[in-house]
Amino acid sequence: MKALVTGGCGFIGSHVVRALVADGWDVTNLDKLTYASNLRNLDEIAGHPRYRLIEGDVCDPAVVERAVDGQDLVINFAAESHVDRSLLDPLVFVRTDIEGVVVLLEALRKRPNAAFVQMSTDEVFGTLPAPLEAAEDAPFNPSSPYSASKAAAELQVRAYAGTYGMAATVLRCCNVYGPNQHIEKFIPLFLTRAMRGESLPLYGDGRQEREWIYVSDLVSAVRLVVGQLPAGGGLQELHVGSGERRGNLDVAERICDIVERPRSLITPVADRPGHDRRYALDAGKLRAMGWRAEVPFETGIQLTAEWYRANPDVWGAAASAGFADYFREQYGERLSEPRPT
Ligand code: NAD
Ligand code: TDX
Repeated sequence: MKALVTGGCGFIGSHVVRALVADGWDVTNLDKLTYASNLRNLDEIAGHPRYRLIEGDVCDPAVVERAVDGQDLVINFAAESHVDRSLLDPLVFVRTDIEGVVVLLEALRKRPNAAFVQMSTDEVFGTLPAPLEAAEDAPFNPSSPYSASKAAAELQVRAYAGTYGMAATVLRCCNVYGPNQHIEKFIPLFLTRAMRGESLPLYGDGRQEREWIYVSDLVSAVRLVVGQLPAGGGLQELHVGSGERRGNLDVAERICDIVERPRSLITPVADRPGHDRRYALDAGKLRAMGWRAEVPFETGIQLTAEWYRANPDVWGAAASAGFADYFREQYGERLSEPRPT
């Protein structure tokens, strides 16, 4: 069986590409190799006979047509994925996260035998007051340019499934963490800075809550879903949630403890504009299909810390691509004027 994985050089995509190759799939990875990509994430399978990389843009119809041709399955991970960057430069999010999906859908419309899986996010629902959990039919209420783009992409998938009867699955996942994640994201940023004894810029009061899933649990969800794709056309929506909900301050403190650095490194700074307070998914539908999250947060965060400690050459390869400039723009003023605790 043949699969096209887009964005396979990024965090989640790289884990899924390796898993599908291990499972016997013939995998083509279409990736634009943006700042967020890291070829080192795929060292393990470089040169594998059932793996090939196409450097290209999901917004380029000619490239996408060729890449989709002959595939049994297309899984779309290609995206601009960082909320903070969407506040600095929203247009690139509209292009890749919405237009890129429509280009993929157009190519797929002509190939009804290929199934489509779109990776989406709990952020499409916006902030949810406790104890609410979002089920698959919860209304969209996105807050950031990133989440608005992901919601718009989902609406396009819905439209194509409804109009053309295309077979499509939308996976909405909570916050993923683990090896290979770019150090712009909260957990790797805090881990790698804490290891060096650097300040940890915690947005606002740090009481925002996220639901955290270790990347291997998301991979097992993808494996299950691609093994049980519904026959025929139409839309399937599934939530990949772990139930492991934690406040950001608690996560930051745990990181300091694990890397044996003082909690005083945690520096409250100006909040992210429009910052959602809380996300929570109801993953009952996927659990009813036989899936379980296996890795508790406490285990996952230790494994993640060990990986970042042992692999500075791997994550450093991605971080070197302009990260210092981004960090200055995003955090320079915040860290020069930290908020009083
Ligand atoms: P990432 O930023 O680590 O990787 C994205 C990859 O896509 C990179 O390799 C990049 O080069 C590639 N890419 C970007 N623009 C492209 C384009 N125009 N054409 C082709 N390739 C392009 O992202 P991630 O964290 O692995 O997220 C993957 C997907 O999962 C995204 O759709 C994201 O919205 C979604 N998601 C992520 C999380 C999370 O916590 N990381 C949670 C829920 C959903
Ligand atoms: O420096 C920081 N300080 C801080 O307090 C950063 C980078 C983040 N935070 C907070 C903001 C969030 O409440 O930590 C939390 C997690 O932040 P991110 O890692 O930026 O993730 P988030 O905004 O929750 O989005 C992530 O999960 C959902 C992914 O980046 C998205 O792609 C995914 O859809």
